[in-house]
Amino acid sequence: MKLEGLELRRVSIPLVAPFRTSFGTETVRDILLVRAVTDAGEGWGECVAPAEPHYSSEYADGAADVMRRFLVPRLLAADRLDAQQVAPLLAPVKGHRMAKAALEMAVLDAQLRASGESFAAYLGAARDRVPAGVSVGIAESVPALLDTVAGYLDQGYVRIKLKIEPGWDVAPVAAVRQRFGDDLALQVDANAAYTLADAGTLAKLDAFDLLLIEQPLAEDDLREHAELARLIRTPVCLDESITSAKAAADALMLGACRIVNIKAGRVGGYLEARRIHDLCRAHGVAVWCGGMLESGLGRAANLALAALPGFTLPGDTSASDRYYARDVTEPFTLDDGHLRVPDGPGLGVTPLAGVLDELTTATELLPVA
Ligand code: NPG
Repeated sequence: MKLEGLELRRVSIPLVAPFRTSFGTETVRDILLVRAVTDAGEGWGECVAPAEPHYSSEYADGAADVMRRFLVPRLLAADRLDAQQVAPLLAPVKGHRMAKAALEMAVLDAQLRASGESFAAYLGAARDRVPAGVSVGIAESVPALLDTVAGYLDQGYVRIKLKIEPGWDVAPVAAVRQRFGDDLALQVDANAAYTLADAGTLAKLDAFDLLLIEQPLAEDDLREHAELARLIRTPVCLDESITSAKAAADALMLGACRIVNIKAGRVGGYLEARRIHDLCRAHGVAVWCGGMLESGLGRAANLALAALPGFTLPGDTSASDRYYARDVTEPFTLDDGHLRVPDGPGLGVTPLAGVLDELTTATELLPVA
């Protein structure tokens, strides 16, 4: 395949409700989409970098800049291109994994649409539907949180993840456990909001039989996570810290986590995400698929990834209406607590032309003529 051009497209999609985490509140998702134009057809990628660099160092304008100036020219210079070559070609540019992941996704989509194979089949999916968990933001009050969780359980979600931060941890978790009972699959996500000095507070969560606590400490605190893991019973899961298969191997060897959240964007692409899955599976470590409030394009790819056999815990792969009243693709809907894994060529979904244009705030075609 020859890459002939690359379109950067910004879309802005209002969230159905504000989403508050320990690092900020989102009301609108400002997404950078990329469209690869090749001699074999086109393909779509989604960059998960948020508008601001609070989850990690990456942010959407920065991703667009590094694509425009450093990444896309390297791909355009290649005579022939397939998805496997994207990461090696981009390796001389340090970091910027979310930007690289979006480009690899677009090339892989074009490649698979041309060959008629789905993302799921290509990645090695073992099932055609995956259980849906839901991530619940920090609420105004405990009663408001209980209402929100009740609503999601009524819709059929099979696992609840509560966002926590210092001052919003033991009390909301206790209230949810008490109201919905011991059978509820429940986990928490701190987005790096604590330090080792909070081990005493975090140990209080042991009483609630959580599936896991996600990223309690800072991204680069692997040793401290290992220490914390010895002080609490709840299994530690890492998200922000796992930036590559190597980082995952280091974390497992150090005893920094027992479970891994896999997000293709955070690790530089779906191919690296699959390597982390393979590594964890070989070590008997459970993985699950994280979410970054993706549009239907990124969601389609995440569902394919989440269908791999090592994804033994429900992911943050919720239905489209948990996020958006209007998505750029046909919405993904919940069916008995599950989402269907797309099986058409490539992502198996395409943007709805009219809706995409209405949500678009800027487009740019590279190379500039
Ligand atoms: O369902 O897509 C989803 C959201 C899941 O909580 C979720 N994502 O820290 O994992 C996270 C958080 C996030 C969202 C992080 C957007 C960064 C951006």
